[in-house]
Amino acid sequence: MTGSYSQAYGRADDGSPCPLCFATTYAGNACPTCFLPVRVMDSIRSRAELPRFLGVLGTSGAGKTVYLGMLVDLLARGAGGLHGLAQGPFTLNLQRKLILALERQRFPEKTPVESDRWDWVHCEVQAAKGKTPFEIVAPDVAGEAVVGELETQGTYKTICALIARCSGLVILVDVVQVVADGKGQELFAMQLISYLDAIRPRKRRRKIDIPVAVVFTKTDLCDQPIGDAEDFARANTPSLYSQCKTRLDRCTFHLSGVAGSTGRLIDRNGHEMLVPLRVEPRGVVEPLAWMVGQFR
Ligand SMILES: Nc1nc2c(ncn2[C@@H]2O[C@H](COP(=O)(O)OP(=O)(O)OP(=O)(O)O)[C@@H](O)[C@H]2O)c(=O)[nH]1
Ligand SMILES: [Mg+2]
Repeated sequence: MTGSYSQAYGRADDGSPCPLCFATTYAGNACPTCFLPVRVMDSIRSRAELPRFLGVLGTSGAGKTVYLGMLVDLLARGAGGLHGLAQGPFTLNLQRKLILALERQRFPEKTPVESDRWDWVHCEVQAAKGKTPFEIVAPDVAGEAVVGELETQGTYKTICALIARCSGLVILVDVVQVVADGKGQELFAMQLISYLDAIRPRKRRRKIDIPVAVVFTKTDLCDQPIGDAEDFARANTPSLYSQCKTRLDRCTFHLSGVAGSTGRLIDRNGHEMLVPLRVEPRGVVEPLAWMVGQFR
């Protein structure tokens, strides 16, 4: 859908539909159905263009906060042929949290499970000079909420609405767990694709047509460098790879990492903690750059 919010839905006051789930909303309140925060609704309604919602989903600890925070930071600086302009001061929260943490050689705190505490980002993204910019909106959700929603549909309404509505999906898969031969990451990604398949209306026998980027995170922690993301997926997550090929119309695989080197700290209680010693992002903007080319 193109055009502005007011062109599409009328004036943005009591009774206007929610930009994410289309339920009726009331001025000054979060959406009563999907809990889209007022600040995000207001930001969307203030813009001339309707945004594209982006799902950045993964299990708890897969690297969503680090990935999304770094994506906003790189877009703000201009990277990978994309330039982003934050809409609404709330967009800077996530970027600030990540950058402040990295400056202290720490990773950010885990995301609380309560949806009203999630950070959202709203960016205008310019792909190339002369091209019409587009807007993306994405929440930094908690992994437990994603897993909970996949287990029981409707438990986490924001996640449900996001998957039903998003124009593109980034599935984060923790490469460390994959290399350690755990099947959890692969099964999660497969369950997410099955959920997407079940929730999105489409013609019979057609493949899911939204672009899906499978991103292996934390590749900086791998002892052996990984050459090609698709070869890695085929060899290490074969069931996920074949599900992507059979059920998704447009899918790519990427390798990402944010730290150039990491160290291990033991705190006073004896807990081991991974800390980033150098920041060297790679493969963060590429999935979005690919997706931009896919948006119809
Ligand atoms: N070396 C390295 N470690 C990473 C990277 N991204 C994340 N990590 C590690 O993974 C942990 C979890 O990352 P988060 O981004 O907080 O994970 P999340 O998916 O947001 O997790 P929840 O908030 O619990 O859903 C971090 O504390 C780091 O230890 C990366 O690019 N490189
Ligand atoms: Mg998080």
